[in-house]
Amino acid sequence: MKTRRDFIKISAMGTVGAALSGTMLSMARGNASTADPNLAHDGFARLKRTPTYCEICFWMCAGWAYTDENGKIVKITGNENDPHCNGRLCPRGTGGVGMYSDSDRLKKPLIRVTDGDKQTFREASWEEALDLVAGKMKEIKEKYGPESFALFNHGSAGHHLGYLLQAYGSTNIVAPSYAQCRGPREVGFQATFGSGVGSPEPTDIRDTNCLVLIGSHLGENMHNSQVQEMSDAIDKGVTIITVDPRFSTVASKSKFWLPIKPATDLALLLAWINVIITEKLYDRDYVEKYTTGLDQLAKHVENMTPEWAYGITTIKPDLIRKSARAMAEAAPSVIIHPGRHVTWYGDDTQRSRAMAILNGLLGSWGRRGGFYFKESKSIPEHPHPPFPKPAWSWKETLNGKYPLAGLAVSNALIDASIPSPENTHQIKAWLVAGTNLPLTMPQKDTLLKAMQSIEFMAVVDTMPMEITGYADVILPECTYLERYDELRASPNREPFIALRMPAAEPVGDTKPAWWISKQLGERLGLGAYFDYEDFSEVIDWQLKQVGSSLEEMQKIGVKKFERKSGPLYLADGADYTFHTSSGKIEFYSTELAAAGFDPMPVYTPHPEPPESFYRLNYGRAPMHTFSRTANNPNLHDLKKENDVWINPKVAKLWGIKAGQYIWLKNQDGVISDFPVMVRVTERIRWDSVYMVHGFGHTDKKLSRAYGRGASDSDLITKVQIDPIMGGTGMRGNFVTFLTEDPQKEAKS
Ligand SMILES: Nc1nc2c(c(=O)[nH]1)N[C@H]1C(S)=C(S)[C@@H](COP(=O)(O)OP(=O)(O)OC[C@H]3O[C@@H](n4cnc5c(=O)[nH]c(N)nc54)[C@H](O)[C@@H]3O)O[C@H]1N2
Ligand SMILES: Nc1nc2c(c(=O)[nH]1)N[C@H]1C(S)=C(S)[C@@H](COP(=O)(O)OP(=O)(O)OC[C@H]3O[C@@H](n4cnc5c(=O)[nH]c(N)nc54)[C@H](O)[C@@H]3O)O[C@H]1N2
Ligand code: SF4
Ligand SMILES: [Mo]
Repeated sequence: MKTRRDFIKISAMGTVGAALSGTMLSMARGNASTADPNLAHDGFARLKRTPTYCEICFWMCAGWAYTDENGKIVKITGNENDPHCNGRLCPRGTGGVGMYSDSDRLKKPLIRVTDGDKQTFREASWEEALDLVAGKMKEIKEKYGPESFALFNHGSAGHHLGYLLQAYGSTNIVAPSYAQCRGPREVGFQATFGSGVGSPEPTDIRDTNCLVLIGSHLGENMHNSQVQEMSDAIDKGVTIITVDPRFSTVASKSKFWLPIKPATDLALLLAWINVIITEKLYDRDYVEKYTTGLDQLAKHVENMTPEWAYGITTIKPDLIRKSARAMAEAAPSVIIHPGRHVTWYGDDTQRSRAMAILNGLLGSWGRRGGFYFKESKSIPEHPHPPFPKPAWSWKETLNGKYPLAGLAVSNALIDASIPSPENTHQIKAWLVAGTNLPLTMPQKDTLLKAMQSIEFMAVVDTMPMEITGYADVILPECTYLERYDELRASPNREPFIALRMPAAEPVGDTKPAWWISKQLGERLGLGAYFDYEDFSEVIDWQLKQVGSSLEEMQKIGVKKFERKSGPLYLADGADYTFHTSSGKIEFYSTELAAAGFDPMPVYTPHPEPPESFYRLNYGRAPMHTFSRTANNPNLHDLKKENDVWINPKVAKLWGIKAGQYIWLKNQDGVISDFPVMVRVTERIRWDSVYMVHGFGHTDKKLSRAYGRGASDSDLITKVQIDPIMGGTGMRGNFVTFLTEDPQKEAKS
């Protein structure tokens, strides 16, 4: 039997630590006594440690980067005092060193040049590249107003460039983590509890008795402390209920696995609600005190019996009843996990609402083993002049659609970049930082059209990713291990802050985003917003406001503060006002009703695969993050390419063998750029195929990742847009198989 650590694969040393060379290990046994707490720590003589937090994904685990006597970073470990990681990084975080050491990194600013009909990039000095970007920003501002300059971002660089953009006069700042990721659940939970979910999710997995995962593939989705808590809960015998058309890693640890027909989850959720209400399994005291709309809900689900859902979901009525009872038995120590990447079928806000309602019925919100009340440390803003008020914002680009969108909608800003009579507000130029849009956005044609329509595009990235190929100017950022960034102050059970500071000199001619923003700001006459020489001054000032200092944080990396917002859980019978219009948990949503949407979730069928086509299903691999790690030398070693999972029945029908390379072609005739290896497995239903997202890189400068595996994004040409918040449902695409090299067909 596999051990727990085997399954989770989050360890103190991890892959890179374990791969340290013999010399390094003998060094480790050397002299360990010194007065400086950041020297010779962890038994590694002559290694100096520097606090950081990880940027390989957005869990942002705090850790220590270790440098050798030559100032080179050799390993990263977790910070013991950080609740995001408890001293243990996931394989990706440990492999973060590879992001620093990758020989393919961008090292010089690059400017696009046209020579006849040939376009190339030439190296430029920072002076020249920054002058060019600032000049264009001035020009766009004069011609069209600052609002027509948009920032597409994800991660730390975006904070600095977002600050610059606001000083410049634009709030058209957007990240794919909303409309391609967790937007729908934020809106669905907000409408129900008056509070979104946020990151990290306040799921009290540590103390839960029942964890319900609907498509959420924790263990492959490697969000660190969440996975650690789940692994501990498994040891304690927690009941896990996994709903997934694929036998995921966590399905193998589950008491109930419900191999649902894809796209039908809402029917299952409504049937569960039906069982819990008709069998009176809900938390009566909680429901009476804190919720409204039970009667309407009961009436709404009256006919949505397990027998009704069976016809839709293929899950047997008995299994639906048994799993509902298991949840109720554990309640209120039960979590219907909200999931994270939830833009699936276009009715995603409503599916999230059904999950929120189920949590409300079982009384798990604000309860031990359910959802705790999170708290974060508020960090005062470094003083700066007020931002100018923009004449319009991303809201106007929605043209009255998606009324409940709480953040900018990337796909709407992309549409607003393509001239059309419908566009009352036109985007004319982009700054892109930390998002590889060609592998992130569905509907690549629309993205390409937008990138061809805009007048200017500058990209701030660390790697020659696909997005850089479309830039007019490429500004190479140094990695998170070589720079200061904002203090991390994400919510948790208790408020914590974490420091990131440079552990090594930036490789090549790379610079941090704070410096790039300041340089551009000064060229734009916005110097007053950047009243410091080095970003460390801002951090030190902020730390002093909260009773710490840069000096202290350099030694400890992470600092804990007292909770101020009240208890972690609702005390028995305590009064509590939820931030909904009724002040209660709303089973019947007044907000949705007022905006003209179904106040309670309604199941609607979604398109089925045409004959000889299979639903394209995708997800995560534990050792990779999206497209950003495919070229990372350490992580590439662990998994070089993705494969396509095909059910044995289907493989037999097609005469396809395990290990064979095939091409995928979608319903719109789009063929994968590269062939992908077949994995024949019972773990996927016959009506679907599965692949890990983030492979199939087309940029040849990515020497390891180029041409390895296939990109799911290219095959996602169709989206179902969530009418409530604008998210792009991406799981309604279907593929068929090509066993011969389709080169000609692909080119024509
Ligand atoms: N087909 C498909 N599309 C998806 C998903 C999917 O599963 N399938 N998942 C969706 C989800 S959930 C999300 S959250 C998004 C994620 O989407 P993105 O965040 O766009 O993900 P990546 O493709 O990893 O792109 C990250 C980019 O940031 C760069 N980068 C990394 N570190 C730094 C840094 O420190 N500074 C700078 N300046 N750049 C850096 C990388 O080199 C890369 O170009 O994708 C969404 N899109
Ligand atoms: N290792 C690693 N971990 C990550 C990331 C990463 O890149 N790498 N990214 C992080 C980010 S930003 C996000 S948003 C999360 C995403 O992680 P999650 O929110 O957990 O994942 P999803 O992509 O929504 O779901 C993937 C699972 O949904 C199943 N699925 C597909 N269709 C259906 C369906 O119709 N019904 C049901 N019930 N299940 C279905 C798939 O089989 C797969 O197991 O992961 C985070 N963690
Ligand atoms: S979960 Fe892994 S990749 Fe994400 S921040 Fe933590 S260590 Fe880094
Ligand atoms: Mo995400």
